[in-house]
Amino acid sequence: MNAIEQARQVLFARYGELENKADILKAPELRELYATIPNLDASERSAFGQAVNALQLELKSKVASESVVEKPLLPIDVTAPMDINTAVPSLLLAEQGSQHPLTQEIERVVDIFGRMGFVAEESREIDNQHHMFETLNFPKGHPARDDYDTFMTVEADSEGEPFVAPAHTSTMQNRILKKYYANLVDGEPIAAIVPDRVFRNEDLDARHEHTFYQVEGVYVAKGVHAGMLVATLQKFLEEYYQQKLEVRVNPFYFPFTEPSFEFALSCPFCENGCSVCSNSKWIELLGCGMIHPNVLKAAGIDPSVYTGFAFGCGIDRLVMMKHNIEDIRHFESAKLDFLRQF
Ligand code: FA5
Repeated sequence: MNAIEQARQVLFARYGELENKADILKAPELRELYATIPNLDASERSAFGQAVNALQLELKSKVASESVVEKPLLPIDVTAPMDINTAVPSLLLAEQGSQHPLTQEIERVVDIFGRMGFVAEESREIDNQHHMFETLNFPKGHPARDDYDTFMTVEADSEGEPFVAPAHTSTMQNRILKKYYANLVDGEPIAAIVPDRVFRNEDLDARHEHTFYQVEGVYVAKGVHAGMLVATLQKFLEEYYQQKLEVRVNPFYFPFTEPSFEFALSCPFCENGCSVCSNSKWIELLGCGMIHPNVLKAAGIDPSVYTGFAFGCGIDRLVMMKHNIEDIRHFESAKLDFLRQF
């Protein structure tokens, strides 16, 4: 048997075992055959070279014919809600676990706002910068964008901008306003909440997580004013905590509301200041304000006819104060000692 036939048998025997079939083309036996050519007698060189080329061609066409042709992936809307793109995995039996305290409390929040006339909508775990910034009156280069620094994808949208893990549930305001616009035409208010997960590039401490929950509220109708905003939030918080509360409302700044406020509750962990409240005796719970005319306009709503309020409340902090949880990081810790208390 000549050298080429010997190499051929070895290579075809090995071919079947290779995971990546194309690796056969880098086999040392093939390289050795080529390396032999310059040392051959001139009379043999041409025929030997042609036979080696023929062997290499044979291997190449075998690799090409057996390579798996990958099916093109169907285009997906990465900014759609989770359940649009993924199958729901089968769940463990209820006896083997319990509801996470945040899930329990989100259900309570949805129930209270439901009784107050607010419908609940789902947010996104990936969104675009158009919804996180442009529709919320943060023009490109606006310094307040830095307050919402979050995780980004390598992939970019049609504008060439990376997708983002939403840093707040306000990314849903524009979608809510457009979806329920018909309510206004029918003389009904737009009243919706969005309880969902948000993400921030954050220095972690007892009150700050990189992954946490917010509930967004949006209310628009004719003649809505800031008094209604404060009364709605006070009513919600008193219903949630089942008691009269000491709240502090301070002026604040958000590009998407004017005027803007911050709501804080007195710290339940101390009387004179502690590490949880950074010695301030108050725990900031939510941001809110009257929806900026530019945000209404971006959704096609005439701000000279309709006004509205919006709020974004940190659910983890709401629950911390209800159950005297001294460190927000317990929620995502997956520690059973913590979870079994609920
Ligand atoms: C916002 O996120 C605004 N979108 C709120 C808003 C909505 C204002 C609608 C006006 C109209 P802010 O960054 O302050 O604002 O966050 C709102 C709440 O989320 C905070 O009050 C706090 O309760 C919670 N929060 C913010 N950052 C963290 C964090 N890193 N960990 C836990 N909770 C947080």
